[in-house]
Amino acid sequence: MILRARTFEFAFPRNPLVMGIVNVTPDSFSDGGRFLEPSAAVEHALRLVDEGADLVDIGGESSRPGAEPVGAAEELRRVLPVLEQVVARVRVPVSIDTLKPAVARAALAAGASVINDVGANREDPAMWEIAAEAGAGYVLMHMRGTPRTMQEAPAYGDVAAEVAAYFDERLRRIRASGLAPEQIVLDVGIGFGKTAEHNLQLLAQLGRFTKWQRPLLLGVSRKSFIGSLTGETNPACRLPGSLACACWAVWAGVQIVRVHDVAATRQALRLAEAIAATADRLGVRGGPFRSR
Ligand code: 8Y4
Repeated sequence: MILRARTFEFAFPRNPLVMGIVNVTPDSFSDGGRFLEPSAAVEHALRLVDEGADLVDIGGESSRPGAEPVGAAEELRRVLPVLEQVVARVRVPVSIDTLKPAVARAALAAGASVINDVGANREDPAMWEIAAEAGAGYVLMHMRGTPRTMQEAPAYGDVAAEVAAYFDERLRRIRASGLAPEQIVLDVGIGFGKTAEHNLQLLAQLGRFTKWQRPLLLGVSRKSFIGSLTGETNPACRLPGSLACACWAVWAGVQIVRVHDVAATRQALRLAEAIAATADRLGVRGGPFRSR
């Protein structure tokens, strides 16, 4: 299994990739918008790469539940200066977290290699054509509703079945757009139109999303369902829960984890990998853990 993102190529199976999060939003609740000043955001991105991030994801529109959308011009004003400098100063792929084709296009022109499309192309069919034309990596994430409405009493029969059906439908349409399978990454979208129970059901059944033979990305870092389960109301204090989810996810077949805390995640995953590799060598891997 190969992932292509412009000049970058990742061959799987391999050790899991860590995607570091760089928020350039004034209302970002986990880091309080500390990185709105371009130089601070750039420094933060460089630090994440220094800590071992394999990719960095830059976003200028909050995906926070209930967040109001921003216009493309404002989003570009926030992310482009940061993205340009980060691209010039790191050797890892830079991802643009956006719902908007216009933002994705400008970000690719500025050197981004991956489109992290949390809307999965709901707004405009141009997104797939833009990704296809650039040969960019493309993250197809499941979201119910929009960031503004997604947490209004989400209900599913079988959440994993519905996310899988969504991937089937989107992948069928993507195939017609010129986007190559090797550019695509799948993501169940933890927290996007899901209750804590839905998130747990998705995490418990990650093996149901490996059948497309595409890398899986998972974003759990500091998310509110960790707060729901633990009572921890401060997102910055949710690192232990985030690490538990990252290790579980990698054991269950996830290849890319999107995180705020890169150094800590790398350390946790190093141990998870070493234990899994040893279990494989001893032939004792069973239960929910898929052998990679
Ligand atoms: C604390 C910190 C509480 C962060 C909530 C949050 C994903 C994503 C986001 C994801 C992909 C977030 C942009 C939400 N989550 N992209 N983006 N997958 N592909 N919330 O799970 O981090 S933003």
